[in-house]
Amino acid sequence: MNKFIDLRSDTVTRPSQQMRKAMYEAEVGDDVFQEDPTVNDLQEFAAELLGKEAALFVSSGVMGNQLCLNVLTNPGDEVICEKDAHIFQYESGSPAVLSGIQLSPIEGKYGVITSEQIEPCIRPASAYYMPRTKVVTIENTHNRAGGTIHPIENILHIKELVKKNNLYFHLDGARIWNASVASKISVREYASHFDSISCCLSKGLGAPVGSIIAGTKEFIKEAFRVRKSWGGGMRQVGILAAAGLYALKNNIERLTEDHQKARALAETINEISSFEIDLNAVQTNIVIFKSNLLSVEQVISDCKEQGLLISEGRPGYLRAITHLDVSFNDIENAKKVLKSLF
Ligand code: TLP
Repeated sequence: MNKFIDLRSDTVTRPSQQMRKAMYEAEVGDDVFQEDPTVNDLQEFAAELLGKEAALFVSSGVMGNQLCLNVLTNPGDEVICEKDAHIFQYESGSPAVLSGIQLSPIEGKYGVITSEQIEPCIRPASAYYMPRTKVVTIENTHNRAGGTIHPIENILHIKELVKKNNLYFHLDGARIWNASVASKISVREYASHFDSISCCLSKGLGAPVGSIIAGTKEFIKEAFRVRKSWGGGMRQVGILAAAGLYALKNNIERLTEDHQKARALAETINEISSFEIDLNAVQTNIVIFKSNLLSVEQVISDCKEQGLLISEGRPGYLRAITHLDVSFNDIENAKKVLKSLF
């Protein structure tokens, strides 16, 4: 094998020739003046796709989530999330740093928390000595749980509870496109249940950079202000927005292929007795599994020696993610490497 098969993340994709052409040809202007026509097109297109009044192009998924939380809260507030949520595990403690808020994590199953679990965690309004619960957030698909889809009925139950308690509902939809293609529920339908949504262009959709947040006009106006205060005003960024637009127009439906690749890989892993995998968790493009014989570090380095890159999915577990830069043939080769380890 003369090149690595890189399954560490769907963030590793490189822009295709057609995407690069769109970037090259993009009309640009100063986005801090809101005068970049390509950024404006992307934001309008995304708002329409998500069925929201407005959208904002931001540099990353972390920036998107944190802007949303910042706009929805005040310092001292609390946000309820799932224990393995990206917002809790992988965003460098920025809810505390950037917004002065704390998180209240609840342990879910397949990344899913229920309204029965959430209700007792909502602080009573009369308890002035407690933090104020302000937001409930969920992740769809759920990364650490293995790309699992949050069932729509459960979203509806949480929404009802959120509304009853005058809270906000935020969606970390970094991979909402994968959830939508696999469940056949439109992103618009998913987004309609949330006050704010953050979704990535730079994962399965293959853009080199960027995320979109969406909500009401008022919400996005405030997010635009906060983004600037965090140093996120990006000037002639239409070059990057063009890649995002290309991704939204061309790369959503093809995610089904990535899901097929993940399923094929997972089934082989299931046949290797030294690996353990929960096939029920393999619902989209993420495969989380563990080795009964070798440490996570050992498997990662043995695979690397044979040209296969995988990563740690959560403590003690391995992760392989399929994406548009790996072919079915690459998956066949990845299977061979995994089979050869024991
Ligand atoms: N996830 C990355 C790593 O940070 C783990 C990956 O390789 O999967 N929400 C979710 C659900 C995510 O999985 C990620 C990135 C983000 C937010 C943050 O996106 P970026 O990396 O663009 O800031």
